Amino acid sequence: MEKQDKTALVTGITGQDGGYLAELLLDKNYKVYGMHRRGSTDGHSGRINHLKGKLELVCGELTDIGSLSKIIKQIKPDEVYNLAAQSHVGISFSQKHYTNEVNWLGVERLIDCIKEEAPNAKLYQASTSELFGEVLESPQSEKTPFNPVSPYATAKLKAHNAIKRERENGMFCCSGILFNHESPRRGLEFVTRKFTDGIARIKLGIPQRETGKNYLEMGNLEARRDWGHSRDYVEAMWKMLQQDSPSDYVIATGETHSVREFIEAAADVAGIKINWQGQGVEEKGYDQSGNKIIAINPKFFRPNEVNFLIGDATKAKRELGWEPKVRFKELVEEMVQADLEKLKGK
Ligand code: NAP
Ligand code: G4F
Repeated sequence: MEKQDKTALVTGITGQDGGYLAELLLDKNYKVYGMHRRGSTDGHSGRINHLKGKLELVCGELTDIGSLSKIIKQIKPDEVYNLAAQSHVGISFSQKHYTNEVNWLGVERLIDCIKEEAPNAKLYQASTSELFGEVLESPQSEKTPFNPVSPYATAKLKAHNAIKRERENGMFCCSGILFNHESPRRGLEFVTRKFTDGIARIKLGIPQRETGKNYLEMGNLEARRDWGHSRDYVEAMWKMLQQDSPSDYVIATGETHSVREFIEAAADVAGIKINWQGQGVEEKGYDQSGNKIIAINPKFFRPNEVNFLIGDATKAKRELGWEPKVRFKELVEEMVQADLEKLKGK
């Protein structure tokens, strides 16, 4: 077998980004180890089934320093991509201690293990546009002050600062301040995929996944996000670790859309025009035949909301030569078509 050039460890291999990043690294002839955690259900996330035999899976936990230490000692990676996290902002409000354990202290554990067992390894940390929170300027760049409003973001900010601290102490480590990125592999509990799955069900006459109802329940429709494609964003992660010196980078499309705009665009791909009626929590969305397809459920509102995000990725373009390839319309189209295909025949 051809000798592999470099060894990479990807934590969070079973997540959305993990699979896309593994594909990219395998294409570049890396030996790829993916860290997953033990689950009670059979096998691993469907997201990496197609990579069986190509990557090596190792079992570990960000909350367990023993497992991290053993893995890094065994693999001696050249590059570590820390994608593992409790990544749901809404859930972080009810699980703030756990979120802190994983999203902040997990990173501190990983740093310690790398320093001890593979001190020359480069580290990528999955930072986030959630750090900007209640935004203090727009668009948001690497120079924009952080103003986090969720337990998820406060934990990620502590991790972000740990990376900065270690970089100043000589470690090669970067934080990618990634804005929202989606794909047909996005978790079903995030707003884009929840809706593309939901509208595909409505189109095909299949009850909704969690409620069994024939309409979707959504939260705040006015929040705005800068949505890109996960496949484009993992390329930026890799590019950060190939630079001569480490730095932090904003990765974004520079376009912002509301949740309502995403919903309308996705429904449109499925051939459904939404007629909105009512206000606030009483607002409903109807299809062309007058069927209710969307209702508001306040349980999806967050105690604190990030209302507006739009990123300025000028530095990434200049230093990494990175630009997003997939734009909003194409992203929505790909996600809806993929969910229609998946659900046909169910
Ligand atoms: P995701 O789909 O939710 O995947 C998260 C991964 O982390 C899963 O593989 C999960 O394993 C693993 N994980 C969770 N807790 C863990 C623990 N305690 N120990 C070990 N592994 C654990 O997230 P994603 O969308 O791929 O995002 C990747 C990273 O980027 C995350 O850190 C996220 O916070 C950050 N981020 C994402 C976005 C975005 O828009 N997608 C934007 C900015 C930053 P299981 O499969 O076992 O649950
Ligand atoms: O899809 P979301 O849950 O993503 P959110 O909160 O922006 O977080 C994602 O992006 C971050 C980067 O900025 C990542 F760091 C993080 O890991 C994650 O990947 O919610 C987007 C917006 C929010 O304003 C939310 O209130 O959609 C609104 N929303 C409206 N209805 C909903 C719903 N969100 C969810 N999850 N479910 C709803 O029914």
